[in-house]
Amino acid sequence: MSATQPPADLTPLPQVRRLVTSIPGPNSQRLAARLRAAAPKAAHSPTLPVFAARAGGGVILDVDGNSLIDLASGIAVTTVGASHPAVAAAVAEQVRRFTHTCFMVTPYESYIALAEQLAARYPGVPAEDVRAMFFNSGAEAVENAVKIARAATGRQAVVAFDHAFHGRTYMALAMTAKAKPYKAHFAPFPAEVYRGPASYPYRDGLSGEAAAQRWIEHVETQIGAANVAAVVLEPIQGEGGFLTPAPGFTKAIVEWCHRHGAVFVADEIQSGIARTGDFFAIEHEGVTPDLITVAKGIAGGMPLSGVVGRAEIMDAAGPGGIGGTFGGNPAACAAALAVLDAIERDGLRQRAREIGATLTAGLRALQAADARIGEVRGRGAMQAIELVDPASQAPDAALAKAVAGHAIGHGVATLTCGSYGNVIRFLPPLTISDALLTEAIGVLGEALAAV
Ligand code: PLZ
Repeated sequence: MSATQPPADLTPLPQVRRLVTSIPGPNSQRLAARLRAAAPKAAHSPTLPVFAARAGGGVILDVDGNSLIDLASGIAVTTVGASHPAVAAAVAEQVRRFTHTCFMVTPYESYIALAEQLAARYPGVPAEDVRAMFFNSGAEAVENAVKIARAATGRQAVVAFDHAFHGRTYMALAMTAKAKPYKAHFAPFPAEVYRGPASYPYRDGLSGEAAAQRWIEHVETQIGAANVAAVVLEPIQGEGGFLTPAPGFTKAIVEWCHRHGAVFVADEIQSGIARTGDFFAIEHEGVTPDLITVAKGIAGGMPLSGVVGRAEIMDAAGPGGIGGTFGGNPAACAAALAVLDAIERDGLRQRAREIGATLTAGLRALQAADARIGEVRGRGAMQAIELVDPASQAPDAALAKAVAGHAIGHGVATLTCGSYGNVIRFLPPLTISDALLTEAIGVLGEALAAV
């Protein structure tokens, strides 16, 4: 236990924004200096300049006693709230029974129960025809979805989209669009990974059908339909800027996949697990994906990911063909079962829709008074504003950085994103109160006025 880490206080955190030092305070500054000395440059620039002591509900308490409103959820992970009591209890209970056996060595029931629960929620396929397998990180799930799709089709080409983010391991990184900071200096990347144009209605002005037609022509002329093993799409592109495709885009892509025997993979790592108001964001599109990747919100902060999908495709990887030491760790499975239970019991899908309505109304009101907000977009508790030069619509990354920085300095944690770095995204835990949400939007308005 260090000087900045008092013994765990388990009383619920007061749901308030309260600054008792400037941001960052002295304890955070001391930890930042230690971080710079202990870890390499790649780890030196966390989004928040403060270090966490506790988090819960809709707030993060830092090591100087500042209480910040959390509109980030650790990048869409603590969807049911950080240290949700039922999740914490399930993990504590499980680690007293056993911490690990390796599911490939000595299996256990919670893994099976989790696979059953996800099968029951899979859109468009009866539960008995769905299978699920578990891994550790989002990137690992993406890698395995590609392996499964290649095995199932006997084909090689993997098609991702402009603005895509799929992770930082090599295959996932090859599929990720943005050069800096993700890909620069790390080439070469795996072969047979291609990219097609996405739907970005604010910038391309295309209908969903027209954007899909553009993608189809690109794929058919430059890759060849018969070569495509997998098409991997985020139903709402996350790191790329919360790009919400024009209506009909996703449906046309999925139909193309099914006409040509390609596996359609919905990467729901950021958009899934009740975040958008549906359990999976793809449900909104009325299509049936072949595979879905999950991670982040599934286990309330414990590292767990998975690939869920149609049995006939999932079974293409033979016994022992995919796996890993920690995949489906028992504490993570216990946490995930508690998360799914909390989503049902606490009505969190509905809550995500309510948060979406509050955020949209608040952000649209800011937009009405400020032409630098080019677009308010998203679904449910996955909303963003795109900041631009009002005259030219050119992306204004400096403004996004300044507004987010001002908000953090005043006790509201947000994240930026976007291929052009000019988007501020809002991913509150679904347990946040309306009062905190409204207060946070107010701080954002002050930040816009101040910079
Ligand atoms: N697919 C859609 O959003 C992770 C990445 C943050 P991992 N997004 C946050 C960063 O800078 O690395 C993500 C995602 C989508 C895959 C991933 C990868 O998930 O758990 O980070 O590997």
